[in-house]
Amino acid sequence: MEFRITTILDADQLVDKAFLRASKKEKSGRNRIERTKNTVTVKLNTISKVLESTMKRYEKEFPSFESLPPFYQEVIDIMLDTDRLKKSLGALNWARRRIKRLLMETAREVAGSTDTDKMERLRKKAYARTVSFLKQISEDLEFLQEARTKLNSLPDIRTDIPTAVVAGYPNVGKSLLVSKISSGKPKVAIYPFTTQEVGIGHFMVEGLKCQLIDTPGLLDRPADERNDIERQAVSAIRTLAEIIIFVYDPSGTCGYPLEAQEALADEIKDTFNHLEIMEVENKSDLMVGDSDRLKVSAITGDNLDTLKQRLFGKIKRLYREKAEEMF
Ligand SMILES: Nc1nc2c(ncn2[C@@H]2O[C@H](COP(=O)(O)OP(=O)(O)OP(=O)(O)O)[C@@H](O)[C@H]2O)c(=O)[nH]1
Ligand SMILES: [Mg+2]
Repeated sequence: MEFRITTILDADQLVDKAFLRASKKEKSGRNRIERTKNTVTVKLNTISKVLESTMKRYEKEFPSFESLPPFYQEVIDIMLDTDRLKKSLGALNWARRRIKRLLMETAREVAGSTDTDKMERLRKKAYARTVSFLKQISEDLEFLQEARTKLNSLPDIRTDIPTAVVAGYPNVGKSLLVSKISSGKPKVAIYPFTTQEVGIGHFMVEGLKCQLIDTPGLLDRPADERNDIERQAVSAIRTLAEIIIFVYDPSGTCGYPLEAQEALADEIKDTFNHLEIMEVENKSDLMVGDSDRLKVSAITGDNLDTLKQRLFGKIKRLYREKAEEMF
């Protein structure tokens, strides 16, 4: 899913937007009293309409946190203070209602008056109070704008299709494998929690779309080297993946001895103990280890068909299990 929240104006910009629109409104009338009344009324209504529609749109565009897939809930929790987000949305709602009521009441008072000076005074007072309401939520508006930028930058990851996540030490060939298994060119996106680009690939199994995710900087080293944010990111991945593909490089050209890689694999199996783990040895063109793990070469393409078949087989079985659960 993708967030496309429009820019959140700050308090000054909202004031400018609404008041500029209102300043251009003039109304005629049979006499000065009527002219003033009509003009003040149309200005108040214009401000009310502009602010009401703009602020309501902000409230609508932010997703309700509880309705998001668990993966996005966890990821958003890493990036921003979700309590603050709720509070700011609440403040926005409060200011919108207060302004609406204020302008409506003022318009009613103007309608009942025959004194043009009083109408102008009422208009000015309503303007000042509108500005004051908006100023009161200026920090909330700024927070929402920051939150909006962060949410919009989230990678577009599907949470509704079977997903395999690739793990293994750096340089073992994870990215190359992802691009070899994917049907198109994997998309790259920036995760909020790593500085590196995530590869997101797709492939089809009997007409069903599946997702393959490469997570550099996350599942490629021992857990005790992960910081809090990375630990939370791993927990988010737990809600996303059905299968983990663990990639070994027995040739050691990645720079890590096989024993270290096996220790990492054990950790990953522990962390994702509810998931299917597929173990693959890559770089079979350089060296074939004596384990009974599947040996492939991302470079020459050797055995990649077998890897795909096994992966597809697991996914099909998962689908069947899910379908049976529903009956
Ligand atoms: N000989 C050989 N080299 C390979 C094979 N697969 C990948 N490589 C090479 O290994 C290096 C690392 O490959 P990547 O796909 O970037 O590895 P990675 O695991 O994604 O690395 P990080 O993103 O740094 O974690 C590249 O130079 C690849 O060309 C293979 O099957 N055989
Ligand atoms: Mg990579």
